[in-house]
Amino acid sequence: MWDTQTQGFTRRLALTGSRRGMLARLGTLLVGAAALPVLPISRSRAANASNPNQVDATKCDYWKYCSMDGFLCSCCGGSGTDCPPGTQISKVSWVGTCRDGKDGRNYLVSYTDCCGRSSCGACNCNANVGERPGYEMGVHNDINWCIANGETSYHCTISLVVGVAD
Ligand code: ABN
Repeated sequence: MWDTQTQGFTRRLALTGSRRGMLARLGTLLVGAAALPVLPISRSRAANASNPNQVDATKCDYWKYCSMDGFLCSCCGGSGTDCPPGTQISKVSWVGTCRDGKDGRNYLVSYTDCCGRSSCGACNCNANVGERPGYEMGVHNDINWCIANGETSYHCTISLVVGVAD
């Protein structure tokens, strides 16, 4: 029974494809399987969720920080909106849309880096709503915006409400 089935399968295989073709398919399968673990995968949704009702600027779940990626300047000698003394504001920023629980409206919020001092290291905040991985460069925020400044070292990030989004 087993012999007959195996024989039938081998005959069909011999009739439908060449050995070289089969080896090529097997090779493709092996290379594909090996590449899977290194493919970029979006993990942005797994990061800290912002809370539309949170108003404490030193907390990562502050509603305005929904697309934040960086150290909160409010924990680094500055505030939620002002760079700490001795740092300079970056010339470019990242923009996100966050909902303010007070009025239920969506606001355009800019995230701007403070530059010229080494990394603050306190209150790391990776909320990242709407962010995409690095292969979608235009909507990726894991970037040191100080690269546009003379002083390129990154210290912390502030956020400003730019306007109403809806
Ligand atoms: N925009 C904050 C930041 C700075 C350096 C590296 C990654 C993210």
